[in-house]
Amino acid sequence: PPVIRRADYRPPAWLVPEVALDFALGLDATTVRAELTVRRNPAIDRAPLRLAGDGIAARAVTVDGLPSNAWRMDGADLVIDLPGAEHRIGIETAINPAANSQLMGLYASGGMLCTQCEAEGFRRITFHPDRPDVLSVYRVRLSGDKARFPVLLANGNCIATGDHGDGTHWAEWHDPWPKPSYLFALVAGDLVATRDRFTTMSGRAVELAIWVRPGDEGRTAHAMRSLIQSMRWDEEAFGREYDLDLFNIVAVSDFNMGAMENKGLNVFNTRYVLADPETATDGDYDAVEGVIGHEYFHNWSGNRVTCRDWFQLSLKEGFTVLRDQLFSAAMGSEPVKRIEDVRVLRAAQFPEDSGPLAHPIRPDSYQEISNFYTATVYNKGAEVIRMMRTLAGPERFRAGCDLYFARHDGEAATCEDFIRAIEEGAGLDLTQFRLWYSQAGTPRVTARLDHAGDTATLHLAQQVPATPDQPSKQPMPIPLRIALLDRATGRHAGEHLVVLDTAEARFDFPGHAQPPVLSINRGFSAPVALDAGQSDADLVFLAAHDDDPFARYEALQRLIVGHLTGAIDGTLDAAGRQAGREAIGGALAAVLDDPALDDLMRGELLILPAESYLAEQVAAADPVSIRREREALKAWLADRLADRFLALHDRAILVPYSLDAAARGARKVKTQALVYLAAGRPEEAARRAAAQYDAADNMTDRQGAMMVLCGLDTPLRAQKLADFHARYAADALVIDKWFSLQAGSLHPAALDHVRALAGHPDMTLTNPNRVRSLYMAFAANAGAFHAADGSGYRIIADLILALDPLNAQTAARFVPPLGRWRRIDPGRAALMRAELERILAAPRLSRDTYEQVSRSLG
Ligand code: BAL
Ligand code: ZN
Repeated sequence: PPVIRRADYRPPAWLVPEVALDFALGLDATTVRAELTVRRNPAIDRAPLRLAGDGIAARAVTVDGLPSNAWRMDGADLVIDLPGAEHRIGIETAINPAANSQLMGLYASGGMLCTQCEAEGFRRITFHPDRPDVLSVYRVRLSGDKARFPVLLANGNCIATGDHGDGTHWAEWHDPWPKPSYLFALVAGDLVATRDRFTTMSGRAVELAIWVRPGDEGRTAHAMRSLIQSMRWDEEAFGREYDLDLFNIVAVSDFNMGAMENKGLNVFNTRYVLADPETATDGDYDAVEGVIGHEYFHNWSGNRVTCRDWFQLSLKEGFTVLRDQLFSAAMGSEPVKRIEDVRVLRAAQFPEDSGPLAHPIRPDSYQEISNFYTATVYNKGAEVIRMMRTLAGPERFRAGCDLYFARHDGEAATCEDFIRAIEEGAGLDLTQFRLWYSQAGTPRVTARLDHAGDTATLHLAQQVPATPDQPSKQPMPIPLRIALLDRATGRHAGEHLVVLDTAEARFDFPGHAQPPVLSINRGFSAPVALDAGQSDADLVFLAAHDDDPFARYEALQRLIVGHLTGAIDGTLDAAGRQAGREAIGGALAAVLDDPALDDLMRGELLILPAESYLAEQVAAADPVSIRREREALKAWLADRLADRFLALHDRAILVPYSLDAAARGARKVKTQALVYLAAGRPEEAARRAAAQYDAADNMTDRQGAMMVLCGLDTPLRAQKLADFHARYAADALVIDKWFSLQAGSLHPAALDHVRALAGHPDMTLTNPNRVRSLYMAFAANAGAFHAADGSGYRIIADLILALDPLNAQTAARFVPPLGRWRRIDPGRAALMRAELERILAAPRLSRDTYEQVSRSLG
């Protein structure tokens, strides 16, 4: 497949100011009549009109209303030589949505029709430049069977409806805001709406509707509440007002992504809309709130200002992730949200940055852009913009954002445009900071504090590791929030922001008669891997006293990571092991006992570093020893702190269900207590988990209990799994959980369970949620996936090969777990490579999978 390069960008030769689409809708036959008003871009030399297509054929073409033969196909593109500067091009295409298993373009899902066009799905509907810098005003006419498609939706405002009198009806939609084709959407089906209203800051009334399948309307209240909160928050925090009379959200069961920000018609995976206490966990509630916010915020960061080309994806995604993170922090607990964001970054993005698929947040080349909807573009992209905010301060950052929106409204912009607006609006010099956009890899920072006289001196050094295609790197500006804590009082005289922008630097802090304790990268102010060389005693001190909640969490994590990596790589002797366990046990006891901590934060602090994060800390990871050491520590802690965990569970089960922070916190620590007890007191844990399962009046408790039981060898496991399945058989999202819980479990036979589940009647390759529920959970379950005989790798490779022809985008998402072979012990690495090679040898591999596999082997 050809390689597309950022450096090759050229402006479009033809603009398309208007698009009129007429759809005659049918599940297995839809006819599309498109009329494009095309205008030659005066800045470009004479060039024919080139319209992209993908798997479609033109039935007829007209130019200025007259049938034309002056067109030809060049590969999948339709090319027309046009004499003048402006023409009207008519094209008729026919598509079969029911046969569209790729879920890109127009497809059928459970009897309804819907679209997904980002990034390049529009060309599967009709011929079009289909690039984000071509913006058009759309007028869309939908007609179809009244019984099958009672609801007909598209972008913008509905301007007319009618009945043909023959069992079919129609609706016409007009979107006044010019948009790129990737934001086009239509939905047709039997749907019911939950409705509300929002009045914007300038007094405009907006009708809100969330469309779901009949029967699901009782589960939309949280999504609607989240939407209204998003609209209000974006006005208050960013001065952004909604700009249409209508905002529609539709929930769809078969969806490749989480959701899609189509103008005025967001299409969502049901998973991020439907929530009620019986079927959705607290985590699901948070995810709904976050994704509803994310898609809504795109209306400005993505839609009003869009991307010039797909290399600029982080312009909208990184910025919008930051906006949704700030929103969720404002709606709930800011410190807990920050810890969760960092945990996601470390679990998903750090491994990407240290592996064969590493790429800068603004990539330089791609074969298939779908492969670049990554944790790097999204989550590291958000961290990079967050650093700008840290450097500028929130007010000046806001001024930079205001300038960005004002300057580029209605445009297709670049990351460079964003940086320049922040520079000018916030008064920053980001010259060197631009390296964060061009260099891949997680910087490694070492910090040492020494002390002489009354001065503490911080020595910092940075190193940005080599990544594919980028063997040598330059130092980047790394903003580190630090504080120096007095050892006697645990207090500090104020926080400092130091910026490390050279390979090495030193910073003096006078006024410290005694050596202070260093608190560094507070709030995770920079997305770096830090080695601060601190003693266990200092980390215990920080875990107990640091007034920055993230730093407190981080001290505990570092204490545990240091201990476990020593145990995993065999550098810890018996005495060191015992001393480390005692230190961790003491710190966790303090967390369990601290009356000043709320349970949400307590629950966060109790979560041990993930296996994937531990694997990043050791050179050639043996996943089995990582699992063994982590579980051994858990068991030791469960034993040492058993009374505390039992008391915590006893206390938490008395708190009645509600969505307030105290009750949510109680549910979090309740299951955390069971997780520890399962490692050290499995029988007690099984008994309590079964009781928690039976008593549960909400999915958080039920799922938590089920998770613990899934990892244990107890007859209660099968009993409760059967109950869970029978209870929720009709609810696809809950059955997804049923698959995930088993595939992700600590049970020694988890791999056998996955093999059996692959043949379960509820398993299907046509629903991405279901595929991910089993196989993503499995690929993330190091103990099972990394079975020494390579059978786990074979399961994932077989899946990729079976899924690739059906849904290439989803198939390619399963390549990265196999691509981590360089960081695994040599025996397993060879088995992983062999599976990648087997995939690569398969005939007719999609561009998506080919690119990911070949990069992973390279
Ligand atoms: N734009 C694709 C889905 C999302 O990031 O919102
Ligand atoms: Zn997004």
